[in-house]
Amino acid sequence: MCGLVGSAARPLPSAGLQRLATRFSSGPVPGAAAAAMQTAVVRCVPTESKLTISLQLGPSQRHLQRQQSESLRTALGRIAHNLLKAQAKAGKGRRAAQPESPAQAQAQASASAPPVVLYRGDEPVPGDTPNAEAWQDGAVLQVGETRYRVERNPPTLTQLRLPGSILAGFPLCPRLELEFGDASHSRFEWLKEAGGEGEGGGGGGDWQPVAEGRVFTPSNGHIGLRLKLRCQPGDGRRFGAAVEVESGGPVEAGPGPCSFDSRQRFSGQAPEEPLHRLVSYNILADVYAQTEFSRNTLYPYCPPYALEAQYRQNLIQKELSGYNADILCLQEVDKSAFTDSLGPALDAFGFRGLFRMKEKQHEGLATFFRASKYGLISQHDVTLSQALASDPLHQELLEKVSSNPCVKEKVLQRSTTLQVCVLQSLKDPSKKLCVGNTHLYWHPKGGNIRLVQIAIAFRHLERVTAEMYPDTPVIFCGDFNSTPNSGLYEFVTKGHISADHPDWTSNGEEERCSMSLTHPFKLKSACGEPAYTNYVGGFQGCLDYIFMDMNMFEVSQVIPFPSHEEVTCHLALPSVSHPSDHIALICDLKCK
Ligand code: 4LC
Repeated sequence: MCGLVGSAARPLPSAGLQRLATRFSSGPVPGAAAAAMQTAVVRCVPTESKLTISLQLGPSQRHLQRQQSESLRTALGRIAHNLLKAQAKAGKGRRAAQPESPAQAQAQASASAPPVVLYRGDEPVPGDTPNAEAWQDGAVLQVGETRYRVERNPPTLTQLRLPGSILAGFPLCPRLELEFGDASHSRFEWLKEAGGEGEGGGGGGDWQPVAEGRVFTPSNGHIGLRLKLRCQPGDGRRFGAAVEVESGGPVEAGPGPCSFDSRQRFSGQAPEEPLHRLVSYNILADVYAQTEFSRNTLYPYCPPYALEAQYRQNLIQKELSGYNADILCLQEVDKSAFTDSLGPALDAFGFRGLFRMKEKQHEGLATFFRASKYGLISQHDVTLSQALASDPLHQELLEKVSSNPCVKEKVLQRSTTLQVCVLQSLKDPSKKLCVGNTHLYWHPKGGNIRLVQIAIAFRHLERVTAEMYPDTPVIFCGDFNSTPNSGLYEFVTKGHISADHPDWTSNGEEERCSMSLTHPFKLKSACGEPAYTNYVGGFQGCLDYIFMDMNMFEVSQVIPFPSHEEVTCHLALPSVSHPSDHIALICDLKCK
């Protein structure tokens, strides 16, 4: 993966990111002469000691880094010096007569030394002004005959990328990073290859505009054509230099009907408050999907191309955006997916994302919420093993677990995490929600371990709600790796589990760790107990849930699951028409 990384240094274009001739449109420019004025972009942020002055000097674009505290006089001297160097270089071997003596060289240099002045209005800025203060927006730099309008900290694209796989019928969301600007105030223009003359030539073709806006869904008519995105970054007041990127390959045909198409007929609009649409979905991490074991043993029925990250991202982005959810609790989110593809895509659809990586792993939990509906009050993520080992809150539980060193060791080894955020309704700030998201230990015989994990999670949630945000309703989503007949499900939904439950010996007598547990929440599985939420060749079962506070919510709608025929039309999951081995849970909850 290459690309322009937003670093502390000045943003520069990289491979694949083509900065167009710096042309700004920041309102009417007075005078015909001014219209021809060039631009000097000054990047000056208080957290850095230097500032960068970028301008076309002679034949080349220069990026001068100067101390912010340095005097303007010195900076202007460097610009004059740079111009002389550029001219000398350009002139070398062409028209410039080689000086015959040092004195002559100096005479030539001083003869062509251009006056370099920075104007603010009609007045030159005093030479002893520090750079940070001198280079203001709208100032005019004069270098010899050339005048530059100073643009200080204009909206700038530091990253603009298109995904490697583009499918007709699937939303195409660019990854972009901006400085001094935001996507919602930027302009996006999509162009298609105009094809025409010369087969295979590829480059140098014409481009026809096809759409505007941040997200573009190519149609079947675009199959075989490459796309180009032209983006002009804005901040609501002005626009910065436009940047273009071309897709690496052409638009390809989509897979035909997907497992989520029929579901999305029930998930049209995001519901209004007091309704909240929740999604819980294990999206299958790329780090697992592309292992030898997964390709050959877990998902042998799935063609390898459909297990590729970029292909699945297309499906996941269309699936998730089409649910019009308010809150998405996702499991098995690759770090790279969160930063490079899924995060930017859901950002384009109006979501804010919170990511919690598992320790020593490359995947984790992500919670996204609709930014127009909620504000984030606080986050309370924990690694369950660390909380058990070191938080006094879990002291009693730790003592009980310590009665079986084998169980203790297993629990402490897991990197299982609990993501917790407290959200606030923007419409009615007195209304808060506590959203938990987790992915418990996966082993079929790990019921005892999962019981300890969920006990830690509930104690933690209890602290967040009872102590920090009293009377805040809880929604607890995740892949609990527990079927409806498990001890865990009983514990969650009944509030207690006894020491003689068979799951305390789920991995045999030697791993017995019997204890009775209680928790204070009144929880119900909002989507009920579907036949399965995980459907792979070797196993089908209900492992995922959206648990809701029964006292505070009622279920207003459960988005129907795909039919058994839809799930099994390619034998099992994942498939070309379904990106994960799990099925998303979707429901509308009404706050009582
Ligand atoms: C995976 C799996 C686990 C849910 N489940 C059962 N057996 C499984 C075997 C494998 C899930 C299973 O896909 N993973 C290992 O790490 C990951 C991945 C993480 O979720 C991975 C790493 C490398 C390669 C591939 C994957 C299972 C079968 N019956 C059950 C009953 C209960 C809970 C789980 C299972 C209950 N109650």
